[in-house]
This record gives sequence, structure tokens and C-alpha cells, in this order.
Amino acid sequence: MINVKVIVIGILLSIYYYYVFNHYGKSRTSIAPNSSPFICNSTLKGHPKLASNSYLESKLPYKDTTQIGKENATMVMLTRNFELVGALSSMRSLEDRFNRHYKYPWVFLNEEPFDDDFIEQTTLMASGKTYYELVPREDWDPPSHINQTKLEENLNKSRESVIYGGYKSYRNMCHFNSGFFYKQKRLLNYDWYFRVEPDVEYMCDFQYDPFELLRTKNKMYGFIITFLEYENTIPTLWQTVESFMKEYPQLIHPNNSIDFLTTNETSLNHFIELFPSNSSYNLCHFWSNFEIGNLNFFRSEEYNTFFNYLDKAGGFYYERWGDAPVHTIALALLMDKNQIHHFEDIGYYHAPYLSCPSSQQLRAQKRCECKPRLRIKDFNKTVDVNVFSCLPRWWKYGSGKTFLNDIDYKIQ
Ligand SMILES: Nc1nc2c(ncn2[C@@H]2O[C@H](COP(=O)(O)OP(=O)(O)O)[C@@H](O)[C@H]2O)c(=O)[nH]1
Ligand SMILES: *[C@@H]1O[C@H](CO)[C@@H](O)[C@H](O)[C@H]1NC(C)=O
Ligand SMILES: *[C@@H]1O[C@H](CO)[C@@H](O)[C@H](O)[C@H]1NC(C)=O
Ligand SMILES: *[C@@H]1O[C@H](CO)[C@@H](O)[C@H](O)[C@H]1NC(C)=O
Ligand SMILES: *[C@@H]1O[C@H](CO)[C@@H](O)[C@H](O)[C@H]1NC(C)=O
Ligand SMILES: *[C@@H]1O[C@H](CO)[C@@H](O)[C@H](O)[C@H]1NC(C)=O
Ligand SMILES: *[C@@H]1O[C@H](CO)[C@@H](O)[C@H](O)[C@H]1NC(C)=O
Ligand SMILES: *[C@@H]1O[C@H](CO)[C@@H](O)[C@H](O)[C@H]1NC(C)=O
Ligand SMILES: *[C@@H]1O[C@H](CO)[C@@H](O)[C@H](O)[C@H]1NC(C)=O
Ligand SMILES: [Mg+2]
Repeated sequence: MINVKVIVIGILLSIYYYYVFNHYGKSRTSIAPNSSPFICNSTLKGHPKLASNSYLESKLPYKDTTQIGKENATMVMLTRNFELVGALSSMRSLEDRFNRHYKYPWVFLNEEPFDDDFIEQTTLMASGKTYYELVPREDWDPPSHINQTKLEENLNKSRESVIYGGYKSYRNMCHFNSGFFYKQKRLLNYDWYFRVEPDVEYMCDFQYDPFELLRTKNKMYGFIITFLEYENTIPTLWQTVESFMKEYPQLIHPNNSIDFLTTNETSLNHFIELFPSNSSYNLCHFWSNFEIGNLNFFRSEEYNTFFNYLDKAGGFYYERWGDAPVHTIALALLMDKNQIHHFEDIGYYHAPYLSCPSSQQLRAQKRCECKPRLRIKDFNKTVDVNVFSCLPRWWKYGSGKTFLNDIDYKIQ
């Protein structure tokens, strides 16, 4: 009897070890397809960091990053090493809601080299390929015609009164995002970009490829939030734009949306007076921390004529012109308004504003999560119903407003 037991246990153990060995052997070969067995050394770059009781699959670094989406497109994030945690949080949200189904690449831009920790963690967070690009100093620092003393004076003067007014780096950033991001070498490889910032959140499942949507619907630019700019950041922007329009009337698109920038009807915001403005610019702009756009528009001669004109006027440095009003004014002047798309079904949060689709059905269908981010009146619901939202102005003077019924259903 004992002998039989020993034999049975022996056989079972042999089967067990055979199975374990085979399985282990297989995973060892699958992680290093064309070389000798993979030896994990957690102190080396790109190797998994195993906790003592970890069941982490050791093949993790070898995930398949092959692009699935068919568009010539990339995510792009300008950021700094110390913003890593916020960058990962935005990536996590966008990957889960959209990109893991498409694996578009990520391009990270910085005027200082990214450190190893930033590179490793963002690479692991991305579903697709990642690229880390150093912005050349000449694309970042103030151009040579800028008088540094005059700049310093304005920084000193604006420190208290103007939002981000005291930071030279913020002016470099706005100047870069206005005239240089699309010229970066890596981005020359793409037609489309999706701008992402640290610490933002996407509230709904996308359920489609926004790049493909823009291309097939003949759109060139998409935004979510549109709001009023602080006038003291741009005291002379509009007069510069007016002289540009006088000098280059041939560049103004026949189907422009300049009226969106100049309408002051109070009926569009429940008869509440707009912020007072010294110019006929009503301060409306697309919030550029979210953008999906076509790089060829920004690379066009029209846009660059516009940008260079503003750059010479000096307001990126002697004032604190933001890239949001600059992009928006360029789009409104130079682009067919029907090529600008309002993404009303994505949902987006960048402090302090939340935007969520208004349709209950859509919110449920797309698994939106619209809980208030800030528990302060006027900030705890979608910004589109804030009286100072410019969306009603876009509906009236931009590309109009369509309803789900118009798109999805035929009324019998
Ligand atoms: N590399 C780099 N990125 C910056 C700098 N300043 C701002 N950014 C990035 O520019 C974007 C806008 O900056 P942020 O601080 O979010 O400004 P806000 O959105 O206007 O409040 C974010 O993606 C930042 O990571 C900078 O000096 N260097
Ligand atoms: C792991 O890599 C480090 C270099 O980072 C090296 O010093 C060490 O000997 C390696 N350990 C093993 C077990 O190979
Ligand atoms: C630069 O600006 C300062 C202060 O506004 C001014 O005094 C100086 O003349 C300017 N320099 C040049 C070369 O224009
Ligand atoms: C700006 O302020 C700093 C600190 O108060 C001062 O040292 C500097 O001289 C000021 N620069 C100009 C150009 O006014
Ligand atoms: C993607 O777009 C870039 C920029 O327009 C272009 O140079 C490149 O050939 C395109 N790639 C493909 C595969 O179409
Ligand atoms: C608008 O004009 C008033 C009166 O001239 C002036 O006090 C104010 O500073 C101006 N505001 C801006 C943002 O330029
Ligand atoms: C302006 O828009 C109309 C209507 O969409 C279109 O038919 C026309 O071709 C556009 N004009 C130009 C110059 O693109
Ligand atoms: C709107 O603009 C027109 C023309 O620029 C001006 O006459 C009118 O007073 C403005 N209305 C308001 C409410 O600001
Ligand atoms: C937002 O805040 C106001 C005032 O505190 C409150 O009445 C309202 O119910 C809040 N809305 C949400 C969605 O929490
Ligand atoms: Mg931001």
C-alpha cells in the first residue's frame, strides 16, 4: 500500500514539475523573443521593479506598443520633470477613456532634458510609443528683438495684478505654444495632435477616434471649453489684430467667425453684462489646454504670417498674451468656421472648470463621471451653463449647434 502511495505521489509531483517547468520556460522565451533568456535585474533601466511578494508578470516591459489607430496623429504634452505625478494622472485618464484602444504615440516636450524617472514612468503608463524631445533654446527663450529690461519691468509690474504675471517661464510657455510647438522636429512627422496637460481629466469614454472624426467630417480643430480671458493679460492684443487685418485683408477667410469674437449681445448670457472690455474683442477664447487639431494649419503661411506679426509687436513679453486667445483669434480669422468642431460629448476637467455632456442619455451611454470637482457655486456643474461661458456665442456665430436627433435619427 505504502509503495503504491509513494508511486502515485511521485507521478503527480513529476506532472506538476513538468507543467511548472514548461510554463516557466515558455514565459521566459516569450519575453525575450530573439535573444538569450531574459534575466531580470531590477536595478537596470527598463526592467520591472519586483516587490518581494510581487506576482508582476516579468514580460511587462515588452508590451506591444504597435499603433492600432489609422490616423497620422500623436498626443503631445509640454511639461516639466516635477509635474510627473500630474502627467501620469492625465495619461491614465486619457489612456483608459480613449487611447488604449488606438495606441497613438505620445510626444513629450521640455526645454530641459527629461529625467530617467519621468521617462520610465510615462513609458509604462502609455499604451503606444513615447518620444522625449528637448525644445531648442531658440524656440523657448525670448526672441532677440525683445528688450530684456522692458520685459523685467513688466514682470515686476504684473507680479501681483496679472495671473501668472510675474513668471518669465510662463511667457516663454505661451510664446512657445503660440508659435513653436508645431515646428518641433518630431511633430513634423504628424498631421494631427492632441494637446494634453498634467492634472486634467476626461470624463467620458470616447467610443470613437476623434482624429478620424475630424478628418472625415472635414474639420481642422476641436475644442471643449470656451470662456472669457482676463483682459489685463492682453491690453493691446486686439489693436494688434486689427492692424493685422488691415494689412493682410486677403488672409481673412470668407467664412471666418470674427463675429464670435466681437458679439456683445447680453441676451446670450441671460442679460448679464459681459466683463467690461476696452476693445471690441469680447475676450472669448477656446481653452487651449485641450486641443485636437491639424498641425498643417499651424504650419501654414497664413498662420505664421499672423504669429510673426504678433511676435514683432512684443505682447508675448511686454504683456502676458496667452496662447489660447492667440490660437482662437487666428482660427476665427483664418479658418472656415465650419472646420472648427465643438466636442460636446467628451467631457473634460482642468481646474477650475468642468465640462460634461448635457444629455443624460449620452452621459450614461458613455460612462461619464460628472461629479462636481469644486464644491463652489458656479464651479460645481458643467461650465457650459455658466453665464460667462462663450458657448452660446459659438452656437450663434460659429458653426452652429446640432442636436443628437439631427445627427442620429430620422424623424419618421
Ligand atoms: N517644459 C515646460 N513646460 C511648462 C512650463 N510652464 C508651463 N508648462 C506646461 O505648459 C502647460 C500650461 O501650464 P500650466 O501651469 O498648466 O498653466 P495653466 O493651465 O494656464 O494654469 C502645462 O502643460 C505645463 O506643464 C515651463 O516652464 N517648462
Ligand atoms: C544588476 O545590475 C547592476 C548594474 O546596475 C549590476 O551591478 C549588478 O551586478 C546586476 N546584478 C545581477 C544579479 O546581475
Ligand atoms: C529697453 O527698455 C528700457 C526700459 O523700458 C529702456 O530704457 C531702454 O532704452 C530700452 N533699450 C533699447 C535698446 O531700446
Ligand atoms: C525687478 O524687481 C527686482 C526685485 O524687486 C529688482 O531687483 C529689479 O531691479 C527689477 N527690475 C526692473 C527692470 O525693474
Ligand atoms: C504624416 O504627416 C506628415 C506631416 O504632414 C507627413 O510628412 C507624413 O508623410 C505623413 N505620414 C503618413 C504615413 O501619411
Ligand atoms: C481699460 O481702460 C481703462 C480706462 O482707460 C483703464 O483704466 C484700464 O486699465 C483699461 N484696462 C485694460 C485691461 O487695459
Ligand atoms: C463657405 O461655406 C459655405 C457653406 O458651408 C461653402 O459652401 C463655401 O464653399 C465656403 N467658402 C469657402 C471659401 O470655403
Ligand atoms: C455692443 O457693441 C456696440 C457696438 O460696438 C455698442 O454700441 C454697444 O453699446 C455694445 N453693447 C453693450 C451691451 O456693451
Ligand atoms: C452646487 O452648489 C450650489 C450652491 O452651493 C448648490 O445649491 C447646488 O446643489 C450644487 N450643485 C451640485 C451639482 O452639487
Ligand atoms: Mg494647466
